Amino acid sequence: MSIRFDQAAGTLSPAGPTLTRRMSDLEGLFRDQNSWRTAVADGDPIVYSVVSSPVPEIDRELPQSITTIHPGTTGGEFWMTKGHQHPNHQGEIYLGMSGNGGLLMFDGKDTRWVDMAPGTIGYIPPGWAHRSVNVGSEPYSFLAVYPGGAGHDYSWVLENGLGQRVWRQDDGLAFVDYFAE
Ligand code: PAN
Ligand code: ZN
Repeated sequence: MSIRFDQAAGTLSPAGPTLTRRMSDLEGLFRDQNSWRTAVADGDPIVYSVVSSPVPEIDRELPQSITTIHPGTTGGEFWMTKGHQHPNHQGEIYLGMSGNGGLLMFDGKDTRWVDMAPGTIGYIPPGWAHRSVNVGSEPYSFLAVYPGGAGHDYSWVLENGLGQRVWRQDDGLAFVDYFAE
């Protein structure tokens, strides 16, 4: 089968489920909770959206999705996805499509960061929790291809963090320990 992505409209055809994550959906994830609360009260902006292919999320299938993270910071921390662990440890492939972002990975001990630009393939090995971050001034979009039976565990990140956080510093970025005050 063939699936067409319309970059301007941000849609897949044929399409599966579409997901919109607003600031209020990212409770407990930004370090500066006061800034997060202010942003929720002040219009609750869309932080990212995910359009999925119609491939089912079941064992042996390979569903795809395209995530677009809007540019922005909350309390100095770049806008990002919630991040998750796949409970059934399996690998995943990302392909940068537009904008500048990064792929943050954490296995419970070590942290890895991959700069993502159009054409970059980011590989997530089995057992590494992952989050995407927009570090640019344009929307950052990437394609993800993942095993349909891998599952998505969001509580893992709330409990274990992701090793590091990514902050805007001058014109660049800085990393700080996830649970640092
Ligand atoms: C991606 C992510 C997508 C949104 O398709 O699900 O970027 O991030 P969150 O799921 O953390 O909100 C992926 O890694 N799928 O496995
Ligand atoms: Zn994943």
